[in-house]
Amino acid sequence: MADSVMPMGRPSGVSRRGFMVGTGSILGLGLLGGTAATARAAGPIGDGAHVPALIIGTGYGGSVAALRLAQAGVDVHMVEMGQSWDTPGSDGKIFANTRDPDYRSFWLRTRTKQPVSGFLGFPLDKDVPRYAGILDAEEFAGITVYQGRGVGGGSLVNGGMAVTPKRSRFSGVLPSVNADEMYSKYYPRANAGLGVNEVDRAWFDSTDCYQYARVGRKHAQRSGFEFDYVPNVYDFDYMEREAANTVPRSALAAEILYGNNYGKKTLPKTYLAQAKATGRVSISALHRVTSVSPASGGGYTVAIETLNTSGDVTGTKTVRADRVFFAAGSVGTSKLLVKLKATGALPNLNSEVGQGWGDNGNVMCGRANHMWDPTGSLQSSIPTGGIDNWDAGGAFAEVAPLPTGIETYASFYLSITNTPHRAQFSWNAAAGRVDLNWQTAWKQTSIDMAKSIFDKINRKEGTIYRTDLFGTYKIWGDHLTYHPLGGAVLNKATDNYGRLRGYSGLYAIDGSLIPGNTSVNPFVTITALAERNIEKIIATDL
Ligand code: FAE
Repeated sequence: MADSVMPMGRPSGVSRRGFMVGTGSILGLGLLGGTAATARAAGPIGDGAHVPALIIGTGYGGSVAALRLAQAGVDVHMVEMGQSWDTPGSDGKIFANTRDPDYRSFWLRTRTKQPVSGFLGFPLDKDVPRYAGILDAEEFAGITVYQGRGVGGGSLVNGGMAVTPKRSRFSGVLPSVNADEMYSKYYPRANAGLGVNEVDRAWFDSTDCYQYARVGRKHAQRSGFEFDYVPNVYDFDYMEREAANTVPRSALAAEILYGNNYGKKTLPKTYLAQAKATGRVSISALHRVTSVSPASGGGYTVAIETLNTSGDVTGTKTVRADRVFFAAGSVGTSKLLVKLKATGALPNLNSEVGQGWGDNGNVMCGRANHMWDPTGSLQSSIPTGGIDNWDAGGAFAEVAPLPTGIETYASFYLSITNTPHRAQFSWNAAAGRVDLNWQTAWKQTSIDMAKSIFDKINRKEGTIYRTDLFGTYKIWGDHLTYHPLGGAVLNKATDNYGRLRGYSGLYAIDGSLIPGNTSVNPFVTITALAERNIEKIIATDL
């Protein structure tokens, strides 16, 4: 599932490795048009501050924008509702283990909501103290949307699968974008900036921790499917040292869904580390943007709530920004824009705002293998392969781990499917919140596409689906997505570079730009599109 899930605790050591990935200064120095220069003070933004560029959110889009703006000479302030995740808990670790979720694991919940909710008839969820934890299971009427919370956004919790879509499928992903430019310039730039690397094939073929992936490959190939090796941002050299027991374990200790303590190159180790090193970028964590509206003297007034780690609002701040970049993720950006349009703060946003939202066709399932086909008790939490049946059946299935620590004889998959369904966010004035009109039944299309792979494999192998992972006698994990996309779609709610229509100086620069599907895992495309757009914005707007 771009990762996996499973309780049963176990720790390991401490220490943090920094991975600086050099992309060099790609952009020339631009000039910042007449702005105040109060952004550089370290620490949280002050009430009444005036900043040249304010970025809402610190995920992929926000981090790219921050680095490139700073390299172009612009002072940037980033506002992030989650924590900075740089302080160890009482167990000496910054992040909790996937097998043993604790107070750090979920965003403001008193009970966990694990994507895989059961195992062999035992429910897995448990009570936890309410805390500003790392994974948000945000519930809308028809779907639960999982998102990372903290400095680094989704990079903190995701499986690190760094997949560039096949070139032939790109026009179906972003029809208004020049594919030649993306594949010659911006995808390579994004992959370099993210520190993408690949597993050594000989090691993959021999290590215990990828037994499950080799079983997945064998079953795919025996049924005539293409098995693709998938790059990742996890440092595979580090993983090999984990296997050799020369460094503390992270991927091999089932760390993923609630953070990796060691080997993963998250945004705070890549783009954000470089951005901070410019001296022009500061970040306010546990600060949540609630409003953006035109300021009387030009620029925008941004209203912010400060939070404590229990999620209580401890205060408010009002700041001014010459330019505002919405990088709060597909859901966060859409919710803000829909509310601000409906409540009169930004009435000139167009009617495309909130539209075109999709779940990247996510659906999960497990298969029960025969006893002679063990998947291994030691499973790397980092996926390295997928089954491509996109053209024939509409599905790309990631061969995911199920790192329980015991032999399960199970194969586990997160499928990305070519679903046509798109939902819309709307302002619910009575409840004072933004709703999403996703229909639970829409997942059937995705299930049918995933079945184009797994029915065939089950027939060939003489195996069956598991029915214990998502409830009682339930085969499909069809209640969720890890890949929210859309809501401020490129060339519709914005121009072809993410400038929000109706206001100059407002931009969307995250997954909200992508119309619902990327045919593979999305963050490389989100990063590459942000690289493309910010380059244009710096060249022409600043
Ligand atoms: P995102 O990374 O979500 O960042 C948005 C940030 O804005 C967050 O830090 C929010 O806390 C913050 N924010 C939201 N609202 C506000 C507000 N009002 N004020 C201040 N801050 C705010 O956005 N993708 C892959 O390509 N490969 C994978 O293997 C993969 N695995 C995944 C596994 C899991 C469990 C999950 C949840 C996601 C996975 N994804 C994966 C999806 C990927 O992480 C996601 O597409 C990107 O993180 C989206 O990037 P954005 O920049 O759009």
